[in-house]
Amino acid sequence: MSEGHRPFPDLPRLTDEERVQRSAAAFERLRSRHSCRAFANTPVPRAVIENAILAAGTAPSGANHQPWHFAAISSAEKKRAIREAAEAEERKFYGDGDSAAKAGDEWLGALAPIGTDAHKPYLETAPWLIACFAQRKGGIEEDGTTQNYYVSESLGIACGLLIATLHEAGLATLTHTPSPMGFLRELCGRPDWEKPLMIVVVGHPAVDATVPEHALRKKPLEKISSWL
Ligand code: IYR
Repeated sequence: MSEGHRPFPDLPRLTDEERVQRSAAAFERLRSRHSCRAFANTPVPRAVIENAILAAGTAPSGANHQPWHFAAISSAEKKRAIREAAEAEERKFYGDGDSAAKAGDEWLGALAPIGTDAHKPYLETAPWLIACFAQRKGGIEEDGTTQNYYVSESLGIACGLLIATLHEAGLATLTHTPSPMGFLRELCGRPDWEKPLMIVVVGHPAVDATVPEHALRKKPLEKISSWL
């Protein structure tokens, strides 16, 4: 064994049949995940959010620098400030009475079946917002200068694990990406070498929450894969 290495940890000893069953069961659980845009104000224990962030932190990352920071926000004042700043950006994106939309007609057309607009009340209603920051620099010691690698890829995988863990915990999420999102850095007190990538909104769905039909159309295996 090369120096500084350890044996690969044991994986569960399964039969191929069990592997097929378990992968099918994992898919079944994940396919019921949908973005939620109406949340109840029911509280969610902090321990659930901690576990989801720990799970996110297991993601593979460039040179294992773990170039991410998750700001978990539950304070009513912070959530209100984030909602106000996000809605101000969204009004520019969607356009309001005074100014034309920053988003072009094609983009607005693509969003029409989802039915989104500049109102983001869930940013205050949901018990938790997790602001996800990509660390452009810092290395494993977070020194602010060491180069990081594959930062967006690493954070993207980490956010996938975060969302999957929250879904496993029986909670609804929304990946929210107001653009630009620079206001988040200031509101969360993060350094300027960090770039906010998304807000993951977490909570229980409101009783009248809906899923747009459009979101139920998933591409079939034949379309999303090729076998060579
Ligand atoms: N950030 C905006 C717009 C938006 C963009 C895409 I692409 C979406 O899939 C959904 C929304 C908003 O949150 O409304």
